[in-house]
Amino acid sequence: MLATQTQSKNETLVKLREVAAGTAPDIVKRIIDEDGGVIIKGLFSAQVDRFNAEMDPIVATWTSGNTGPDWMQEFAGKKTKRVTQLIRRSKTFREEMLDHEILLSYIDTMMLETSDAYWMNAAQIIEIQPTEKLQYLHRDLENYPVFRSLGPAGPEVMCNCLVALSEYTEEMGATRIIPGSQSWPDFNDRERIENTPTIPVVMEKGDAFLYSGKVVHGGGANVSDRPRRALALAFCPGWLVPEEAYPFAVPLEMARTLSKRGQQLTGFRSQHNQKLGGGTLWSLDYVELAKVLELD
Ligand SMILES: O=C(O)CCC(=O)C(=O)O
Ligand SMILES: [Fe+2]
Repeated sequence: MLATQTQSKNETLVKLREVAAGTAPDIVKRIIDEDGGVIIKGLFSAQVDRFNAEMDPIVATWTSGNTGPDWMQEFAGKKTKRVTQLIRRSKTFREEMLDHEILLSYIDTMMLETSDAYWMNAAQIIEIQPTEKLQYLHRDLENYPVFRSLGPAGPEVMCNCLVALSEYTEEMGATRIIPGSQSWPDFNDRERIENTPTIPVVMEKGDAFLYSGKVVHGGGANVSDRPRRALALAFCPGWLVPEEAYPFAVPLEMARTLSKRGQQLTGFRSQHNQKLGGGTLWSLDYVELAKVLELD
């Protein structure tokens, strides 16, 4: 089954393009526009081992699956561990991964087209255990279903970065993607998804897969005897509600220690929305939140 998924009937892309960390943002953006995603080699090599060491004890005792409704359990994976609240749980994440200069230079190209600033939508470890099946293929923008009907012409409302925290082979459940599906005319065309082969995003530890919320993908089946661990960092424009309610998870005293951009990403600063003529969001008495919280 895995072998046929790697072969593209349409002679489209069979392997994702890879670029070095530090490649110019406009080049990275162009590849994402053309293919749906791109691998950034070694983007988080410097942090992965220390981050893993901090998270290992938590992941080890974490239970697979979740207690949500059936569809959510199915989507998130009954044999997949998802650990959130990483800002609170990891110093390395808080100090070196949240406000990552190179990553954010790439995210800027996707999020700042329609928004003055953006949220970190969610940050989580996704550890796919052996025997887990292929995840339901989806586009991440489906988190905001109204944008599905706009198809490829709609704004980028969610982009994602998956960092390989372990080996990331096809057998271990490397993410599967349909390159080019970000440009399909009809995002409601389920039949086309079911009838198009996927390819695996094979990476080395520390590499990152950066992709559009419009591209079809899903976690791979783990047919190996080892877990596949990823860090998923998703982003959304400031005018959308993110998945993680950071201000309820990160104590204010900890938020004070974050960089200015880290505070912006996690809702400790207002979301100004003037670029396209909107107003200020996420404020109190029309006063910038950072001022109310005395962050500066
Ligand atoms: O774990 C993966 O490889 C992808 C997960 C994913 O796409 C998601 O949960 O939205
Ligand atoms: Fe996804």
